[in-house]
Amino acid sequence: MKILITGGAGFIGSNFVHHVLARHRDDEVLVLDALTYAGNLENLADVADDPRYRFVRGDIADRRLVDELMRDVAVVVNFAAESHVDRSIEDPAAFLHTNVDGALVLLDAARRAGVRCFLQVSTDEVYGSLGAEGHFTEASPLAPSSPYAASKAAADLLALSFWKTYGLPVVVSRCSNNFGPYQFPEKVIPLFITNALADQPLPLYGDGLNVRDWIYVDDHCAALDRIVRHGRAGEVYNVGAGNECTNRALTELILGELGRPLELIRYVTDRLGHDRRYALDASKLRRELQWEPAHRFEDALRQTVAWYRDTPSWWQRVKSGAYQTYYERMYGGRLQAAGERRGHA
Ligand code: NAD
Ligand code: TDX
Repeated sequence: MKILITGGAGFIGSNFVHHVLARHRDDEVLVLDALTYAGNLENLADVADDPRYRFVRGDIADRRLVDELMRDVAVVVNFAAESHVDRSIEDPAAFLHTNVDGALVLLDAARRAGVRCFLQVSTDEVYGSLGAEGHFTEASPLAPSSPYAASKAAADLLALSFWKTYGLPVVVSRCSNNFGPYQFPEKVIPLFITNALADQPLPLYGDGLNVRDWIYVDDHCAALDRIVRHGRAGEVYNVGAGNECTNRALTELILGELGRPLELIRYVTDRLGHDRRYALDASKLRRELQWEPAHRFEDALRQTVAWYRDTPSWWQRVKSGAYQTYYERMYGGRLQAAGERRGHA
């Protein structure tokens, strides 16, 4: 079958393209990606010559292009998004364009083309923040904190409305924090690994005790693959592997793995509206689709640290240029303030 994978040049999308091509001989993959700062064709270089793969550069909000590409497509997997919370706090507008308007254009075109499955790839951030106890289930209320999370929640609701109103077979997946190869080094794990490798400070927000529930990207891709083939239309599936960790403990694991000193940590001004804790109940996915994560958190983190250590050309190119300007704007003042506080301690 032919699968349209939007955002396929990004972190999870490119891992998913590899996953599908490696496991399903008869599938064809059509990638639509705008190649924003986060999209990188290097992530797909090793499948470029596969006759089952085709890449088109374009915006998911481009109605004419999307209509044209939707012909013969059986399944749409929508990864395309502005995905970084800190950027959404600075400039929410781009998030509405891609995450909401773009999703609507895709849904509309998919409805007219009569696709078999439309998978909207979403996030646990739509549920907001937890206190010390409990887990989000698919029935938890939506209470997004950041403009990013609000835009993803809007897209989830739009997608589900297309099932209820038009009978478009939509499924929504909500996953916890991913990590693994090809993740843009603005996200905490690759940022901290690459900073530590360069003996640069690691800016830990607030008290460092916010909790995230981590999943290795391959396990997420395997879950999405099952959802596309066996998920029930109109349903939401949480995807999580049950690996809760404070940011401080995570940072210590990374520094330990690289043999770098804890003194590289800088406690900097907190993120605005910073969600305290995420934890997902993924028992519906386990029960209905017999999915289980295949990777242990500590092993997968070790592999990921090794990938960044052994692939410096990838992240050094990614971290140069426009990203430098972003980094200076986001962290320059905060790191200076943290340094001054340390000086006075
Ligand atoms: P990413 O930022 O690495 O990749 C996003 C991709 O989308 C990029 O290749 C970019 O070029 C492309 N894109 C952006 N705007 C576009 C547009 N208008 N038209 C076409 N392409 C466009 O993101 P990621 O971390 O791989 O996340 C992928 C999806 O998974 C997102 O929808 C995100 O919300 C969701 N998600 C991510 C995580 C995580 O931990 N990273 C967890 C749960 C859900
Ligand atoms: O410099 C940093 N310092 C820091 O302490 C950064 C970038 C992050 N953090 C903290 C904030 C979070 O508590 O680390 C935690 C993880 O931060 P991010 O990597 O930015 O991820 P998060 O905000 O949790 O969102 C991620 O998971 C859900 C993805 O970016 C989203 O796309 C996904 O939906």
